[in-house]
Amino acid sequence: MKKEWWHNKIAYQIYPKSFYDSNGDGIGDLQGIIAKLDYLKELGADILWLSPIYVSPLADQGYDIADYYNIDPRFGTMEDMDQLLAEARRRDMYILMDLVVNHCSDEHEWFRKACEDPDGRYGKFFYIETVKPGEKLPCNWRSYFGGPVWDKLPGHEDKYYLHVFHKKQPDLNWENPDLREEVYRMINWWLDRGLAGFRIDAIINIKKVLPFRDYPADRDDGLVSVTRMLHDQEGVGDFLGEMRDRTFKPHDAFTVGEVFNEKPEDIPDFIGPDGYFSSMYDFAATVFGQSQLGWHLSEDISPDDYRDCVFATQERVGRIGFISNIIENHDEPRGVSRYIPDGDRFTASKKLLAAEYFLLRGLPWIYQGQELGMENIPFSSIEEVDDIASLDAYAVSLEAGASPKEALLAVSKFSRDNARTPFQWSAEANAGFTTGTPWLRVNPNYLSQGINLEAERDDPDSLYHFYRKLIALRKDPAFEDALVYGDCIPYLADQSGVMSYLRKGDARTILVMGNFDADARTLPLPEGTRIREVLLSNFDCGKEQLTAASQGAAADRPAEITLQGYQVVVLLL
Ligand code: TEU
Ligand code: CA
Repeated sequence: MKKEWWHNKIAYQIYPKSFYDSNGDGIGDLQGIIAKLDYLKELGADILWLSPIYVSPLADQGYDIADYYNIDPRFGTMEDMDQLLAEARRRDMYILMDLVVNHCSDEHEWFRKACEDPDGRYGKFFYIETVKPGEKLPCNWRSYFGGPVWDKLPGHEDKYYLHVFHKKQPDLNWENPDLREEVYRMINWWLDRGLAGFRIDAIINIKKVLPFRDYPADRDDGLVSVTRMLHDQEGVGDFLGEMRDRTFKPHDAFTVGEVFNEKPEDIPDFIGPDGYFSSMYDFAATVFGQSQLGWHLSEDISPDDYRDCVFATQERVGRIGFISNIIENHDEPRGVSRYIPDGDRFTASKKLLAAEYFLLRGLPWIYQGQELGMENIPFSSIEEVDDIASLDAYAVSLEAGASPKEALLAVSKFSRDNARTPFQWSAEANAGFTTGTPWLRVNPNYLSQGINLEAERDDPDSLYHFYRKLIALRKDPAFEDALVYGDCIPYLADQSGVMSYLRKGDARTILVMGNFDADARTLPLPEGTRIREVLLSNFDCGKEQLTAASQGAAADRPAEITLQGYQVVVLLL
């Protein structure tokens, strides 16, 4: 496989609104990010993805862009952005912006002009259909945020526009070459400014099944999830390939696609050599157990399910390319809250989860605050919820017969707000995030459980320092052939409660072995191997533990190792 500059790097997602507020208005901003670059450097992050900071009414927290060429004043100015790019470059760090081009904001000039003249140039930038009173909508798809994908075009009684997300996010018509040119121009403009690349939002949705048609309803509302249409979608690759050739490729940009629903046979096209993207996220565990009928019916994910999802992806991708590994992002609950069973969430189990996902084959991503072990925030009322997706999910659960209590519980579990609470910098007021009033509640555990950077920096056994060790390990040139380029080979994958795999390089083999049970257990090492070195563990590996392991090899029988409850070991074999 051709080596790329980013293969041995560590990527980090910043959610600017909640990262660090430099001017006391309660909203994180670009100067806040600049002020914390040294922190990110100290952690070991190299590639920084910023969720959207473009001009936006923030109906969907910036994923509704009103001007692609400017920074929203709440986040700062273009000078701040240029300063950020320069300061990052000085530290050998790379900045990615969020590329949101499936849709724009209904406050974008294009959409305003489309409303003025639906048959003119800008009308053709969108999907606008005539629906006479009494006629049915062009199709019965349900938007991701609830309700039909069609809404009345402002100022026109008989015209409707398509939005697969919120009604303030009209979909851009990628079938129109004129629109595509505008998008490429904008991408190149940003890349010319010195961006390293993009995280590419919701991109699989840019190709619609046309002409619009109904599918059998999947709920009582008579509508069907947009994802149903995506099953039948064909030809998205033509758009993606064109975009790559016209923008990313000439700039040698790094890109990571937010791709759900890819077909296994398409993986080489997406992230193989000369793929549409450099990488894309593994969402197999993210979507596990999701019910189409409401969040209250979604299943929990057990450690075994988690392992099986992740290993299936590793097998599907193999050496085709580099998948991006995450345990959370700004759309998901906190990883430690989702993947660690209730009652067992503490520093040791958080370290176990961290090591397990981080050392998989692919590019490891950290979402802000994950390195501190930030957790979901408890909601005591729906009034406390800001996120539009959660508000819709709450209504859907009620509609489907859940009690308000059950519906709120489901929201607490899955709300996107869980990941969006302010970063916990210190034990000061508002966790040191702002001197003003934070736009979203701060999780009280910055005090009650001491989950904040200041405290964790002072504690050598903290999760924060464990992440730093993981990062150092992954970047150690001595282990590059195994931890960056080696194969990922599941080991003991049929043993419940065990998540274990080999990273096998040309020269070295590393075994990652974790025990997701509270009780200790003894496991065999792969036949014919012995432990040469314990590279990392979340427990002191006592002499006893290691002698037992090596004794086996000496005595000519498989060596064994005893793992404590929630212990993980990273072993050089
Ligand atoms: O998300 C796309 C997406 O399909 C989901 O993750 C969606 O947010 C989720 O199913 C709702 O519960 C991207 C962004 O990451 C997200 O923040 C935006 O809201 C969305 O696109 C629209 O731009
Ligand atoms: Ca601010």
